[in-house]
Amino acid sequence: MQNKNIYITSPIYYVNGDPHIGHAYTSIACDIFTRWSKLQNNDVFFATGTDEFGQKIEKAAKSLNKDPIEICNEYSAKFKNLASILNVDYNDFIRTTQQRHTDKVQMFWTKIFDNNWIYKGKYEGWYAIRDEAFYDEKELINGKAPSGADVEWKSEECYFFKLSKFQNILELIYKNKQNFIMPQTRLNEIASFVKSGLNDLCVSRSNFEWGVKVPNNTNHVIYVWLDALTNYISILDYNSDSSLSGANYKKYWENANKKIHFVGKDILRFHAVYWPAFLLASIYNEESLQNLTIKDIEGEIPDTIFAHGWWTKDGEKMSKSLGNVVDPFETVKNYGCDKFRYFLFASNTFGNDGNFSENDFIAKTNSDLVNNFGNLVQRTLTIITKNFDGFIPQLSENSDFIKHSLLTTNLIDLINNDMNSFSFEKALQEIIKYSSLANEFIDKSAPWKLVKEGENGIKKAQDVMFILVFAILQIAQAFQSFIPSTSKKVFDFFNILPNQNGFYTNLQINHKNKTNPPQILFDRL
Ligand code: ME8
Repeated sequence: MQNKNIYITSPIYYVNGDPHIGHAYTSIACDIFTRWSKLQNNDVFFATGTDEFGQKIEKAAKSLNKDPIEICNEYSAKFKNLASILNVDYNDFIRTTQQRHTDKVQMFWTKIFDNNWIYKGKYEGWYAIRDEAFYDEKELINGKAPSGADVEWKSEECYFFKLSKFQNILELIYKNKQNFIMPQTRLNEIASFVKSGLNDLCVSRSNFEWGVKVPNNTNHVIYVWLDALTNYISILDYNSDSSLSGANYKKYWENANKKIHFVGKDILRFHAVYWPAFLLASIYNEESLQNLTIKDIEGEIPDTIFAHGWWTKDGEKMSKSLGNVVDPFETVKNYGCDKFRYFLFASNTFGNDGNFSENDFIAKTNSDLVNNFGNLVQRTLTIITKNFDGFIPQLSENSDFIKHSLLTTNLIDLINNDMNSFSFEKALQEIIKYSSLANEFIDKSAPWKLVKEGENGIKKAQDVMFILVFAILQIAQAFQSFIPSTSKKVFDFFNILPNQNGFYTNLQINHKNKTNPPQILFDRL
C-alpha cells in the first residue's frame, strides 16, 4: 500500500530557443523531489512538457522562414533530450500542440465561459511578446516591461476574464493556505500585488493564428498562458464531469494528497494569481464563489507553488547576445550529469538566485565529491580488498563502537525535514557533514595500522570497516534523489542492491558478498 498520491510539475518550456541552465534547474528540482517522494513509498506523478503556441513561437518561426510546427517539433525534441541527459525521470511529457491538450483547453474555456466569467471587449494597452504578458502603463520601467522585455501597444477586440472578481478569494487563499506560495518571501510579493487591485485579463488574441481556437469564434485564439497553464490538468486527462474523469486526473488532481508546481520566480504571478482563479472559475459562478471557505476549495487548487531563483553566469545575467549562457548539454558532456546536478543544488539555497562560475563548480565538486565522499569510498574499498580479501567484515557483538554516532545516526531521518521543506542545500550539507565524520573516523582509528596489531587489532579493524561501509551506504541512500547514478555505482561497488521502491529500512549488509576492486567514484576536476 502506498502512502500518498503526489503530483509534481515543471513549467512547460517555450520552444523558441535552446534549453539552458534555467530549464535544467527546474527539471532537476522536480526530479529530486519526485525521487525522494517515491523512495518514501508515495505514488508520484511527475509531469513536464513544452509550451508551443503563442505569438512568440509564431514570430520565431517566421524569422526562420519555417512553419511553426517545424520549430515546435525540433525544439520539443531538444527538451526531451535534455531530460534524458540529466537523468530526469518524468512520467509524461505533454506538448501543447497535441490534440489531447487542445481539446482539454477548449473544454476548460467552455466551463469558465458557461460560468459567466468571460465577456467580449476591447483591449488597449501594452503587451510584451517575450513574456507573453500584458502590462499596465504604471508597471512599465523606462518604457519596458519589468522583465526588461520590449512592449508594444495593442488595440484589439478580445475576450476578457473577470479576474477583478477574484481578489477576495485569492486573498483568502494566501492568508489561510499554508505553504501555498514558497518561499515565504515570495508570498508577500504576490499578496501585495493582488492587494493593489486586479484588472480583468484579456484571454484571447485575434491578430495572429498560432494558438488554440476560441470555441465558437474562430477569429480568436486562446491567450497562451490560459492554454499553457491548462497543461497541468490536460496531461492528467482532465474532465470536469467527474463520473467520466480519467483515472490520473482523479488520482493526482482531485484526490491528490499534494500537488506541487515548481516554477521560476519570473512566472510565479501566472501560477499564483491567474491559475487558481481559472481553476475556481471552471467550477463556480460568481454567486457560488461567495462565502466559500478555504476547506471548500483546498482540493481544487494546487497545494504549493515553489518559485526558485535565477542563475547568473560569473555575476552577469545570461543572454544570447552576451554569449554567456550556460549550456547544460556542454556541461554534462564535459563533467558528467551528477556533478552538474550536485553543484546546482549544493552551491545555492533553493529559492534564492544562484551564480554559476567554472571555478566555483570545480572547487565544490573537488571538495565535496572527490576529496570527501569519493575518497572515503576509495579508501574503504582499498582496505577491505587488501586486508579482508574483499569481504565486508562484521561488527563484533561486544564492539566498543556499538554506540558510535556514525551507526546511531539515521541519515534519512536527519534530512527528512529539509527534504520535505525543499531545503535541498541543507540536506546536502548534512550528508557531506556525515561523510566528513566518516573520513575523520577512518583517520583517527587508522585501520591500516590496527590490522598489524595482532588478534585484538584485527577485530577492531573489522569493526571500523563495518562502520565505514555502513556509513557509505547510508550516504549513497541519502544521495539517491540528487545523484542517482552515483548512488547506484556505490551500491554496485559493494554488490548490494538497493530496495526496489524504497530506502532500506535496515541496511542489510551481506558479509558473504564480495566487494568489487577499488574504483574511482569521481574524477578530480
Ligand atoms: O516561462 N535561471 O517558459 P520558459 C533560472 N512557457 N531559471 C530560469 C532562467 C535562469 N537564468 N531563465 C529561465 C515559460 N528560467 C513558460 C512556462 S508553464 C505553464 C509555462 C526558468 O521556457 C523560468 O523561470 O521561458 C521558467 O521557470 C522556466 O525557466 C521556463 O521558462
